[in-house]
Amino acid sequence: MSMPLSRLTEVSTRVERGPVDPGPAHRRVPFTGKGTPMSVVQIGKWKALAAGVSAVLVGLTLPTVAATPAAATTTYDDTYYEGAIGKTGTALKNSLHTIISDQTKISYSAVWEALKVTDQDPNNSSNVILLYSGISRSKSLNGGNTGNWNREHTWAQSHGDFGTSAGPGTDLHHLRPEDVQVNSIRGNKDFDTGGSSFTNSGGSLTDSNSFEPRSAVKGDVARMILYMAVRYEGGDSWPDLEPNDSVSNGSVPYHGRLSVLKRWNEQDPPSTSETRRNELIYSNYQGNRNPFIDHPEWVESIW
Ligand SMILES: [Ca+2]
Ligand SMILES: [Ca+2]
Repeated sequence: MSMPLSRLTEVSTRVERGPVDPGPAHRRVPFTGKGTPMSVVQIGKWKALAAGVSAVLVGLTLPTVAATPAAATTTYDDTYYEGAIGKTGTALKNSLHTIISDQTKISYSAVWEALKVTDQDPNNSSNVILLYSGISRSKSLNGGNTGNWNREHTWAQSHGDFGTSAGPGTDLHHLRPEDVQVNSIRGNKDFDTGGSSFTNSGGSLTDSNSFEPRSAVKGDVARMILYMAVRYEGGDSWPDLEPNDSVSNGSVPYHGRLSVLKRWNEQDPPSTSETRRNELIYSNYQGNRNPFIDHPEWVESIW
């Protein structure tokens, strides 16, 4: 699924200007943004639908009975998520695992160019936004030196030791651009609240055994970790990744802390940029989605 960078950039720019693609839900071809332009009436309908979904999602952030099926609906419920709709708990997790495991895997070297598209600064198409720092930095400054950005594995690579061959180590749903030093400071720490600021922290904090992302991406981090837990169940030669409540997981295939990640999922619901990112990974690179960005209430249903 390789495309010339120029075309990807063009695609990305178009996605950013327009509403979320309203086209066929089960798309397996690159989203070009082409086709019949939406009429004013159609755009109005789309906005009304989006507002309705947001309102439902906001309602669902209140503490409720954990096993209540989702009331929220998305464009993909009748197609991509058809097999999962109406399920809860383990049955939901199993169904989502089957659905999202149907994907294209990309190489670690291809991740560089992909991140320049998925994490492009909405206000400057020459830059990417760094996950924890919130800094806008030139796309061309990717690399391993001071002042560069590199490929952060939000699910720390050592938690399961999955390396960087095509698989969990190259899965765009949890790979993000980050400042080289900040990436090193985060290291393989579990996520939890507390700690102190550091250079280029952007509001993120760290202490001896954990890392707290800045508020704007707390939910993003939670949904990335929980995507990994559902996607990787141990049946495909990769470790079975699972969340737990520890902050000393080291190299075991677990990631903490689940109780904190659940709270962050509620505090920081999916934003436009997070939704756009999910759409680009689905349409242009991997052909699979992060279900928790589409249905954040599924976190409570499963955990
Ligand atoms: Ca966010
Ligand atoms: Ca798992």
